[in-house]
Amino acid sequence: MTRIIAHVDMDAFFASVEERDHPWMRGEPIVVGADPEGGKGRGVVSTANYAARIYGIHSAMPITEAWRRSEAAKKRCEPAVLFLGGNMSRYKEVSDSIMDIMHRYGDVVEQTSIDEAYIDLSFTGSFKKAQEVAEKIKKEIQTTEELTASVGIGPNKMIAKIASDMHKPDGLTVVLPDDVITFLRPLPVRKIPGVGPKAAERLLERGVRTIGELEILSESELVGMFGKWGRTLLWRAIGEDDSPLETEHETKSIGEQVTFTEDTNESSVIFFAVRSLAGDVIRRLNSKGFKGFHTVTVTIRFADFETHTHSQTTEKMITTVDELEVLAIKLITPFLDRRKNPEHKLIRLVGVRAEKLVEGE
Ligand code: TTP
Ligand code: MG
Repeated sequence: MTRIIAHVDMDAFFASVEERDHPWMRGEPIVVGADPEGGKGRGVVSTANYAARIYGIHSAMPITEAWRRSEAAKKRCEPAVLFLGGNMSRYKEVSDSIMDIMHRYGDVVEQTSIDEAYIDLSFTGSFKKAQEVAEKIKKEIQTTEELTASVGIGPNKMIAKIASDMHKPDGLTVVLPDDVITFLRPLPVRKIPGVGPKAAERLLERGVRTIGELEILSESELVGMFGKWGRTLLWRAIGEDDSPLETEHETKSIGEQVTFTEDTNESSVIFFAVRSLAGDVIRRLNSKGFKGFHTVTVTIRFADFETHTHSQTTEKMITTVDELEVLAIKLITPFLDRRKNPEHKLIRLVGVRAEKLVEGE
C-alpha cells in the first residue's frame, strides 16, 4: 500500500496566538522572545509574525538585532515591533487542542514539536481523499482555534515536511509520488533534513546548491565528504525516506472539544454537548487500553476568546461516561452564572479532558 503522510505546521505559532488573543495587536509586527531591554537584552527571538518578518526578523535571531531592526523601522516611519515575553502555558493549551483535533482524523499521529505533527493518512487510500482530510483538519483548526496551519502531503515524512513549508501561511501542498523528483530538484540542499549550514557550505564549494545538483557528485565523493551519511543524502535527494511515524509511547491525556455553531449561554445546549464529549473521551480512553483516570479538566471559551480551564482530581478512579459528565458539568456550571461569568458572556467552545490516566490490565 502506498504511504500517504501529512505534516501539519502552525503558522508563526506563538505570535499568531498573541494576535488572536489581543485583537489590538492584529497586523502589527510582533516578536515573542527574550526581553530586548532597550537594545541591551540577552537571548533570542522565539518567533516573529509575518509583519515582523518583513523587517528581516526571524526565529533564533539575537533579540538585540530584532530591536535594532525595529528602531530602524521607526526611523522610516513604519510601525515599531511589539516585543512580548510570551505565555508558554497558553501555547501548550492551544497545542494540546490542535493535537486533539488531529487525533480525531487518524489513529497514527506523531507530534514533533509544540506546533507540528505528522498524521498517517494511508488509510484513506488515495492522495485525493487524503487532501480532503487535510482540508477538514485545517478548517477545524480555523474554527476551533481561529489559527491557520500549513499542511504538506507526500509519500513519506520528509516530503510531507518539506511540502508543508512551501506555501506558508495557510498553505496546502500535495506532492504525488510521481512528482517527488521534480519537486525536490530546484530546492536548496538545506531543505533535506540533516543538511545544516556547514554541510551546505561544503556542498557549495563543490558547486552544489540545489538538491538536483547533487547529481554532479558521485556516491563515493559524497561518502568521502560525509562518511556513511553521504549515502543517506543520496537517497534523500531522490525523495526516499522510510522512517515510520513514532507515536507517543505514553498517552498522558485524552481530550475532546466542540465549537458551537452559534455562541450560546443555554445551559441545556451546553450540558448536551458535555455529555456527548464525555462519551467521546471515554470511548477513546477505552480504545487506547485505559480503564479510567483521576483528573477532569474542562475548557470554556467565551465569544471574545477569553479562555478558562478548570480541573478537579478525584481519589476514586473515574470510569464511566456518567461520572465524567457529572464532574464536568460541576466544573462548567460556574461559567454559566454570576460566579465565573458576571458579564453573562456567551460561550463559544467547551472542552472535556481526562488526565492522570490509569492503564487497564
Ligand atoms: P516553527 O514552526 O519553526 O515557527 P513558527 O510556527 O513561528 O513559524 P512558521 O510559520 O514558519 O512555522 O516553530 C514553532 C514555535 O516554536 C514558534 O512559534 C516558537 C517556537 N520556537 C522557538 O521558541 N525557538 C525557535 O528557535 C523556533 C524555530 C521556534
Ligand atoms: Mg510553525
